[in-house]
Amino acid sequence: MPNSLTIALSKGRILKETLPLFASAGIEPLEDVYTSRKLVFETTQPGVRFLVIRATDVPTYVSYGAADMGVAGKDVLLEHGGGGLYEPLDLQISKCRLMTCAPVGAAPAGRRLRVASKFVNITKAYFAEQGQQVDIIKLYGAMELAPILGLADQIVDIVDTGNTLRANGLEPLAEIATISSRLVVGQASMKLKHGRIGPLIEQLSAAVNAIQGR
Ligand code: PRT
Ligand code: MG
Repeated sequence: MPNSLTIALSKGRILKETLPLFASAGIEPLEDVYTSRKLVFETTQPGVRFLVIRATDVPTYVSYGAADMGVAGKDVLLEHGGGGLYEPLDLQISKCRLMTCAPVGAAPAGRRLRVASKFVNITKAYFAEQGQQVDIIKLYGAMELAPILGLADQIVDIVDTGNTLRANGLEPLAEIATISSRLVVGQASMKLKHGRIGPLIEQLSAAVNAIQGR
């Protein structure tokens, strides 16, 4: 179906800010995505469906063409690498910063630095760019714990207010990237369904601008 569209949405904190943007474009899920156990949701537009999946899986579904388009944080997209994806629109939601962080007032390690993160590709690229050799330790969450227990000297993590860092005796050191959520479109879908996707990008863009102008 040339008019059908599968849209992969990141569940969690991004979802709450994503749904109003699609609602402005006339696309709303037919069921409550927060309480349903479903993963696929039909919407108010026939043939258009939402997948509600883990943020880190969004670029995978879209780049392989299993979904036509999606919404994911720039952090997730940088870590994925972005192959097979276009990124036509900054949705200006779920803003934060990706930073290196260390215990407040920590002395230099005096040996090769150990850095813990769930963003291993970003961390590798960042320290390589700085010309600094580091050992990277992959974690899946609660990065703030690593320096406290001496597992790592630094972490690379998302910072918004800084409250989580402060609560754990850490401070931000350097900003790696400013983050917001982006609309991504699969390269194949962009070609094959441009007539359907192009106007939707325009509608979402107008919704983003309307919110920014408020
Ligand atoms: O739970 P799961 O592993 O599936 O994914 P997740 O926990 O990464 O998902 P979720 O729902 O937390 O959403 C993550 C996405 O939201 C990220 O990929 C970012 O693009 C975006 N985002 C925006 C944030 C934050 N702000 C944020 N503050 N993601 C995480 N945080 C966390 C951060 O990890 C840290 O623990 O909040 C804490 C820092 O916040 P402050 O305000 O204390 O500095
Ligand atoms: Mg979480």
